[in-house]
Amino acid sequence: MKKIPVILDMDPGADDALAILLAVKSQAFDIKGITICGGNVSSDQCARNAAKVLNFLKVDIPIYKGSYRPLTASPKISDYVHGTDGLGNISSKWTYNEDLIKKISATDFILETLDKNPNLKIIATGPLTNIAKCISKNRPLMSKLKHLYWMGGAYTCAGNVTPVGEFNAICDPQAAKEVFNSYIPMTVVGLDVTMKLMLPKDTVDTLAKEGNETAKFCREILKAYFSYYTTYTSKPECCLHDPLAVLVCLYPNIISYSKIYKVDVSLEGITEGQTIIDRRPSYKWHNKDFLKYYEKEKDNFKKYGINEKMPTTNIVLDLDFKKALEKFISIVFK
Ligand SMILES: [Ca+2]
Repeated sequence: MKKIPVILDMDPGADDALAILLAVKSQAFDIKGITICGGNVSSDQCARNAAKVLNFLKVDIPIYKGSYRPLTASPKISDYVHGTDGLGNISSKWTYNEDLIKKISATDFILETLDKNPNLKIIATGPLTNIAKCISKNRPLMSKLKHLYWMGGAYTCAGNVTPVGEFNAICDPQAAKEVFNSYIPMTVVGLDVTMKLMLPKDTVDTLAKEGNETAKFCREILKAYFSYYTTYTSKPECCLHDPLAVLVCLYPNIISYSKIYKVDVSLEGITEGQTIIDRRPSYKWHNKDFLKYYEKEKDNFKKYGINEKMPTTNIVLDLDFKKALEKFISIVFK
């Protein structure tokens, strides 16, 4: 099977670490590199965490550091979820190959790789700072990106940092806004679905007891993460937020309901980072009569930042969670 050329853009992070394990062990991807943004912890620590996961996997994939700071917001970290080092407070135990962390910047690497690989896809599981910077640097080239998968946002459900804000969106709302408004083709998994894909702690513990090396590794890196979610859901389990972005790229048929929407992001106040989809049923962007009406009322539409472009963001709203979990477990712990 032909491998899918991808870049993983992320902020590892316990669940980013699981996404790396899934992407590498699936053997379905030609992973050109891992680009890092600040998010769960600082970008330096995130880069070291990625290198530690690669060291465990015994694979050499180059890592490129990107933005430490969001475009306009102040940095927010979530060490209370992932551990102070982003990997369960235990990553100092592990060695990593410093040479994997390259000098070239994440944005330069993404643009150079896209230029050479017209079928490139990006799977982003952190704030969208690097992607937004690439769009600012070279919009014509980024518009050729085959597809962007993103874990982020909360479209029809509550947020997890604020009442309406999801972590990756609220970390860099300006970047998310710019990426959604670039009309790059995207598939997005937000909290609507990622909060329902749970990995039971028992599964990892049992496999670890049986001697499964990946399960032993996961038991360590997920320590803080399991404990956070156990408090959150009152069950010994954790959410597979970031791995779901990899899963929908690999197995689009696990998606049972998704819809293409225009998306915008709020930048202020209590709604900062809210990802807003236009669900009005009368807004039929593929309907000629509607487009005629739009043309007539253009000034009013534009006043609210609504343009005539066809929406390109596919929001995943339901999926076969059982199958998704089975795929995750069978690949990661094989
Ligand atoms: Ca992440």
